[in-house]
Amino acid sequence: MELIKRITRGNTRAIARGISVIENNSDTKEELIDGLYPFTGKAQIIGITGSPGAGKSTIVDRIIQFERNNNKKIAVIAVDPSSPFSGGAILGDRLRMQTHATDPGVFIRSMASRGYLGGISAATSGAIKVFDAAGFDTIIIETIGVGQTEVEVIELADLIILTLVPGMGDEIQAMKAGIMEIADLFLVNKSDIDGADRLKSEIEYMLMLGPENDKAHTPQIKLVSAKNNSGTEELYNTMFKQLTLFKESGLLDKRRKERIKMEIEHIFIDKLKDILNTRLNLKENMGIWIEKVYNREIRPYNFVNKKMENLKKENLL
Ligand SMILES: Nc1nc2c(ncn2[C@@H]2O[C@H](COP(=O)(O)OP(=O)(O)OP(=O)(O)O)[C@@H](O)[C@H]2O)c(=O)[nH]1
Ligand SMILES: [Mg+2]
Repeated sequence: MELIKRITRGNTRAIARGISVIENNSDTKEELIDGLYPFTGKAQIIGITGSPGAGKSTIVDRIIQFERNNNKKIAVIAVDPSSPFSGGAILGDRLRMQTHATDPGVFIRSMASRGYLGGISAATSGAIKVFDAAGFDTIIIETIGVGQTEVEVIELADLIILTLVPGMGDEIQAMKAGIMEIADLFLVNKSDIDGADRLKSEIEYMLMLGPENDKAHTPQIKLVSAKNNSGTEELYNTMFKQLTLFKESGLLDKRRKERIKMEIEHIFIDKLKDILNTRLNLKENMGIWIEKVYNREIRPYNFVNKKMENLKKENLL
């Protein structure tokens, strides 16, 4: 596949084309991903999450600058929640990161969080492989940390950063359910406004109260003002120190293997669904089955087991 070669050479148009193949779930998707696979595994993947307007993109912009100063290639995948509240997010991000627009060492890509056949996390995972194979040293995923699918997206990262802002105490409560537990680095942004120290204490308190820490490390808390560029260099250094630590302790491998497990399971389930759809005409028949189960004419387990047996008898499974 010519496209694979061009991607591994870092060709910008080929990279964009590759991501489109993944987004559109084109026929060539599997060939592309498998073809790129041997070239992946080198990039460091950083996930940054937090409420709308917490300053994620401003921070990413700072990180890009530090990376470029160190001659690193960096890609950003901004997962756009397509909600009416952040409808301007993509445009805002583009404007903010415009300083890097002509730099071939920086690639910024927005992805909608809805409308992908295999789901947004599969699409993001594919895009990560494209950037990785293309030789990007660092890949950042920016996403608003709400909902299960978004947690799945952020779990594609080697290091997870949660951005919080003073004066949003309730926010912590809301976040607690999913992301608090998996964050490696708590970033208190907008520390130029009041309450940053208090927020830091609240996070510390929460971490203390939390379930016995089964993480292989203690989460870090950093105070930053992305806008004023204060604390950002320390944040940048901390991120990579943590990643090195994860590598040395085996945590990184553990996480990556966990992701491979999820990926293999997903592929199996998608393929099995396809088989069921075609062999049983699932879509067309479902309405009839629902009626029968609803009217107590058939029982759910008994019905499904019989169907499965038929498929096996006919060697269709
Ligand atoms: N006071 C202050 N404002 C900041 C800081 N960092 C970012 N902002 C402002 O906060 C607003 C939102 O910043 P973004 O970087 O777009 O936030 P975001 O989290 O990417 O927003 P979404 O992508 O829409 O969720 C902008 O007006 C920034 O200028 C900071 O450290 N201090
Ligand atoms: Mg943003």
